[in-house]
Amino acid sequence: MAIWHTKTDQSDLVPRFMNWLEQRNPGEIEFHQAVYEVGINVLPFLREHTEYMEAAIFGRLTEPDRIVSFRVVWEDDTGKIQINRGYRVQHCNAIGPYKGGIRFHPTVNQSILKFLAFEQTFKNSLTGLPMGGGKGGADFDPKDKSDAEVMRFCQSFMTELYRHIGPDTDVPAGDIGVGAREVSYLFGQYKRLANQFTGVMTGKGLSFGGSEIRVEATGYGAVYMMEDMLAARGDSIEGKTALVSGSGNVAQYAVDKLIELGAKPVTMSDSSGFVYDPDGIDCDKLEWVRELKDDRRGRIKEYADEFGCEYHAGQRPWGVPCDIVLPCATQNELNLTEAQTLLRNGCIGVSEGANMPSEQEAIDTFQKAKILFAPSKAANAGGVAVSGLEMTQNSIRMSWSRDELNRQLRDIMADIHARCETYGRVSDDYVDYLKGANVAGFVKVADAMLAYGVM
Ligand code: NDP
Ligand code: 2IT
Repeated sequence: MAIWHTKTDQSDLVPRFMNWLEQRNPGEIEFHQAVYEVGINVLPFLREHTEYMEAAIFGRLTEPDRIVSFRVVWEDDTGKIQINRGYRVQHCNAIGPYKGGIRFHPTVNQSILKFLAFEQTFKNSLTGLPMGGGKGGADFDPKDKSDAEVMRFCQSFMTELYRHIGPDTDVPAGDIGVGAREVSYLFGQYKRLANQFTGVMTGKGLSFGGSEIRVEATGYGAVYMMEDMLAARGDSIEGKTALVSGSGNVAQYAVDKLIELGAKPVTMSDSSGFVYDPDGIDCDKLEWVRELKDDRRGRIKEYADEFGCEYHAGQRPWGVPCDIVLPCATQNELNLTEAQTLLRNGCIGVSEGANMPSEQEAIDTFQKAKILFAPSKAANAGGVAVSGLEMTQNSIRMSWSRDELNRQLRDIMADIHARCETYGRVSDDYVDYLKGANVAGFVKVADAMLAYGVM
């Protein structure tokens, strides 16, 4: 008998649920981790809300609506045939069309995309906008490819994907390895195959239906979240030393907003190592990083050579003394030992720009120490929120101004902070933002699913 039918003794609900999930999804460790991170809050909440329990809502949410997996064949510059695997996980469309990014990275597999799509459903719900959750990608590495190879890959990928998406069905966007260049190639091929110019992707260029503030939104949003958490404790970002990991889209705009608000970001990284600049990364240095990464596609080590600071090959930045931390690279990039080091070195807050960057033991450590901790589904929701605003602008065939969109992004992040407080306040002086985000994100989706009946 499925565990949510057991009305007696619910004390070991979480381990029993996880056991059921792990047996159904063998080997999908990132997916197990993401479900556990939500389940530890939502399963106890269900004990007081038996209508969700009896309708098996959380169990249903661990089974994606559908997963499409497909072959992507393309020809490299030497004329060799290359084969990759593409996916789209359409997780849940209870509150709106599937919405979520596309990741191109050699590590992409079904487990990673299921974790990302699952998270996206709760994140999108938290934004307050009508978007369901999805995620896609391929085990393709754009890093060592020419522009022409990336174009051919994107065109081949979209030649299959286009039949599964649409402006009211599923609206993809960027993620790791999918930036302005890839979104343009993908959208161009969709437009050509469908013979329709619609808002089927977000993160588009400004000249073809893109939105102001979308490139900045995820990084800005993660810093706004930190700003609101600090303000709730009567503190501010000004003067804080900040560690940032990554040097891609999210990291760059997190650093940008930190500088604007008077903090001192001292680290950035890529998959080869990190740079430590004790003088702080300023606007000019950040512009240099943008050009390095987006135009020249170089390595972060070159920053240390250019500006004469430390480079630590093969390491992550979490050993540097700091006040606040924004992990903005990838999943599981911050472990228990690193969390303990951060606390010893004086860290008072973490805002997750990346998706699931902290391992579960690291989260437990931050929460036990009662420092500020904003989980990714709240902290990085600004990106998809502005994607939602891009969809609205496309639908009404209008473009809003940069100021207007930045104001809307700021309001949405403040609303997310408030929703986390509503469901996550544990005592007068402590908010469990993870619980708040999980329960607030769940309730809206669960109510819609209840209303639809059994499906
Ligand atoms: P980018 O591809 O622009 O940048 C990714 C950065 O992370 C690069 O510096 C990259 O280094 C580094 N990185 C990637 N994989 C690894 C790895 N396995 N180990 C160490 N470093 C790694 O991606 P984004 O900035 O868009 O995404 C970063 C994170 O933010 C991801 O977790 C993504 O899911 C999340 N996110 C992104 C949103 C968006 O709007 N773009 C929205 C919400 C969340 P290298 O170049 O060496 O690979
Ligand atoms: O993880 C994410 O929220 C994203 N990669 C952005 C998704 C989107 O649809 O803008």
